[in-house]
Amino acid sequence: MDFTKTPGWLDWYANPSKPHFKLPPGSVDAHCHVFGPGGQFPFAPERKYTPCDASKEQLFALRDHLGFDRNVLVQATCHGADNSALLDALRHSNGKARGVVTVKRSVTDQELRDMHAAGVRGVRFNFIKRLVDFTPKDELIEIAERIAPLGWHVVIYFESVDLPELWNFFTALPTTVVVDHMGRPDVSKPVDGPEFELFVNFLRQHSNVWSKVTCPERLSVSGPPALDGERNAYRDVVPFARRIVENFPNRVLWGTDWPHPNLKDHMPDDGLLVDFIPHIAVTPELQHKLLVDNPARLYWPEGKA
Ligand code: 0GY
Repeated sequence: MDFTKTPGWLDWYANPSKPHFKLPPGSVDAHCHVFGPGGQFPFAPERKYTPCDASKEQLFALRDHLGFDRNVLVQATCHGADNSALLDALRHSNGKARGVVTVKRSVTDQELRDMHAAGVRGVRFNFIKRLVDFTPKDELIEIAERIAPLGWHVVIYFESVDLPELWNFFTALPTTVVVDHMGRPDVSKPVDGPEFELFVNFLRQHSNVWSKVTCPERLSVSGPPALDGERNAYRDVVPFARRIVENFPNRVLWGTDWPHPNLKDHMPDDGLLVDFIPHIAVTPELQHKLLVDNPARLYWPEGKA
């Protein structure tokens, strides 16, 4: 099947630089996606955007180029609840990838067991209105209760302004809960202002909540972008990510977000994005927790593949 990319949508960066920051051995890129290829794994009819292709081979090549050991693949909304492309990538990863899927309440127990065998360890609930249609909360709770016995967790993606309304739902979830991209703070507001304080309190009060300190390229307002050799990119995001890393060092994850869906302003050089890490995790100890220990505990608790 042929697909036409959404107008204005930027392709992933073709020849990323080699990072100056040397990732510790065993580092995990804990948030990335595969898109199609559309000809093999068609995009979902209900999708809100049509991406360029980004295959498992291209993802694994990027992993090796940047110096990561393993990947966590997150189901992207352009594939809806058809996880075939993600599962195919997991099955071809030699145990070097785990996954987070999107399912509907119609998923069978056998399908969940098969996904677990392939390496799935979580489901994603997406509340970003530009990305998905509304799913009733009772359906999500039912799914959470079914995946909990498998030892899976729930990944949630929402905008910071929606946290007050979603708070009771999130805090009722029976699993570990991982927040995508720090709950998308408005980084033009103060890092100690009420909006981000609420997010910090969310983590402080709930020890089952983790955060990905990801996507500075999405959150940054004043840049500079990770392009043209810039090693101090996205300075305005640094205080937000640093605060989370330093206060919750055992509950943070980092990922590239390759192939960076929905970027229309600029596409980051993933090598320079890796060079963002030592600005938000400033000691070797914090870096090791963020990149190695935490993702290993959540996704490979049984030990190395
Ligand atoms: C991300 C961010 C985005 C998209 C998706 O599943 C998706 O389509 O997650 C976004 O547009 O903010 O995490 O990749």
